[in-house]
Amino acid sequence: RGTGFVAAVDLGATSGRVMLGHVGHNELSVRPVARFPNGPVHRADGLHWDIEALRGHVMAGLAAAVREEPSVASIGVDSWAVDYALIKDGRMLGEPFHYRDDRNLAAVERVHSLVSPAELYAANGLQHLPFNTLFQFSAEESLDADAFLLIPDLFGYWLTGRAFAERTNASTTGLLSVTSGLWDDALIERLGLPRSIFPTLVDPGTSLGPLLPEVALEIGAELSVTAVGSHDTASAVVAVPAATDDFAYISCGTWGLVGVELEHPVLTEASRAANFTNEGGVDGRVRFLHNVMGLWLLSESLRAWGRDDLPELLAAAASVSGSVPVFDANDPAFLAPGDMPDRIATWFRERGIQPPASEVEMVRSIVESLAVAFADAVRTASELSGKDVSVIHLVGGGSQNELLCQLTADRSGLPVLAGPVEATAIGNVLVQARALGLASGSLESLRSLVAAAFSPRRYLPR
Ligand code: LFR
Repeated sequence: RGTGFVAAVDLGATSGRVMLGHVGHNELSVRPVARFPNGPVHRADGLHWDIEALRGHVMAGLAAAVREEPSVASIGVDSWAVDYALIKDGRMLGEPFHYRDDRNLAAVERVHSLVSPAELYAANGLQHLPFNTLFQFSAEESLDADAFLLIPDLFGYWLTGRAFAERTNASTTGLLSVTSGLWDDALIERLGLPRSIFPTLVDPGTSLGPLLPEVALEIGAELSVTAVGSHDTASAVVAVPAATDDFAYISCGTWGLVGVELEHPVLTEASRAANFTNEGGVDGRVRFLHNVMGLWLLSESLRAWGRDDLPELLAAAASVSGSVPVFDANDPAFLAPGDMPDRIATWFRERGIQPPASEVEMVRSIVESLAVAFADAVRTASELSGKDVSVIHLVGGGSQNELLCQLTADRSGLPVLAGPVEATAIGNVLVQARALGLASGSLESLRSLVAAAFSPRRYLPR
């Protein structure tokens, strides 16, 4: 086996990046080539993604990657889940909607009048999130299209001209059978959806083919594209530097995805009631987890205050000595953009609780509330799945937040191992590298590569 370079495109809901990964015998490193902001854009008909801007950033980033490392062999793309574009005659029908748009609220009722929540859970194993793709489909005026493509698959299509549905991300649509891993034809029919728009499924590690000639010209090299765990959370969990099996993970970026990895889904009534999801992972693993509102609460608060000094605010929040009130970080009231500190204050007032008095105390309250929700979700994941948990791996952007890591250790009573920050891009790199023969073995051996290259920072409960 040799060594080689791959390019990882990782699109998060608040920022995107193109990274170069170098993988070889017992070697793993990544370095950023391009970073760019992302976020909801308000249009006349609701919240969307500025997909053309993202496309421009991705193409420029890939061209820069090729200039830096002309031998780069493959590209993999991951992003947030559930959102999609409709394609007809090779063209995109409008800009993709943002999952935080409120068009989904009425759609949820329509879907539930056709298929009950319990039947949905038995079929797809997903926690109820109002933005799961099946609800968004029900909110569409028309599904008259040749295909729907989830965001990473849309980039795959732009890069190669081929339309596929990568399986880990397809599992977040609500229309993939949790037991067979195939599109759920019976459910699709009951919901009256056109079966013809569902692309052929592929697994992570599958080659999607070479770049289209015009794209190769634009990027400056003839590369191939490889399917990765294209749901960002699937890629992040690949790169958890676990040394043992008894770990929980928190993939903390815009969201905090908190759970355990399993071989089989848990479809009990108790896990449905606790709103735990069974998402498809790389190598057929199951991500049994709960979505907790994550750094979104902080980034939206800073935006409302017109501040961009998160490190300073966190340092001040860490030295708040009195107690601050804690809110339910799972409350759907915090889903939409705008006025976050006001909405949190309202949450407290509605319950007769005095809201935090200053911006610093508000930050402390948010971080405490996230830590409480993280600790609860770890405990519940372990109880519902029967899996022992003796350590929590916190990966992603949130792993840089020392206060959050320490409070999560304190509230859970478990050690928290923090990092890597770029877990998602690293998982993306590793799945490509394995497909190219630059790395080999199970997820456990990929994870030991991560542990050796990015040793995590340890926080013990106080
Ligand atoms: C995280 C994530 C979550 C998904 C949410 C919406 O970035 O992909 O896993 O529930 O975004 O797509």
